[in-house]
Amino acid sequence: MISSKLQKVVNDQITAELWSSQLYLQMSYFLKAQGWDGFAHWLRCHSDEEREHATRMADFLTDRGGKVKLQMINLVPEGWGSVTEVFEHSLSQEKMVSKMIDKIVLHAIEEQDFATENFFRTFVDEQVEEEALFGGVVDRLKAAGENALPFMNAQMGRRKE
Ligand code: OFO
Repeated sequence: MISSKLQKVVNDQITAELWSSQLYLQMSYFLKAQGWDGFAHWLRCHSDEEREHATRMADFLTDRGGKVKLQMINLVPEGWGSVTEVFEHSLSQEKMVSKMIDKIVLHAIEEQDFATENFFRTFVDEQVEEEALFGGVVDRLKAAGENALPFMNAQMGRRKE
C-alpha cells in the first residue's frame, strides 16, 4: 500500500494535471475566439491529454490502495497578450509540472516504493517530451514572427490527438 505522504503528493499531482488541462482549454477558447482555430485545436488536444494523465495517475493511486482526493483547481487567466505569450505560459506550466514529478520520484526512492518510482519515471520521460514540444512551438513563434502565424496555425490544426 502506498504511504500517506506519497498519496498526498500524488493527489497534488493529479490536481496539477487537471489545472494544466483547464489552463490549456481556456487558452484554446481564447485563441479560437480570435480566429486561430489551428492553435486552438492543438491546445484542446493537449488539454485532453492532461486530463488523461490525471486519470492515469488516479487509477494508479487506486490500484495501490490509495485514496483519490480531487482538490480545488487554481484559477486560470482569461486572456493573454499574444499567441507567443500563450505558449510561453504553457511552457512555464510544464516546467513546474516537471519539478513536481521529480519530487514524487525522489520521495518514492526515499521510501523504497519502487512501484511508484517506476510509474512516475514514465512521466519524467513524458515531461522531457512535453517541455521540448512547448519549447519548440515558442522557438518557432519567436523565430518566424507575426507573418508566419497563419502558416503555423494551419500546421498545428492538423494535430491528430
Ligand atoms: Fe503536460 O503534464 Fe501532464 O504529466
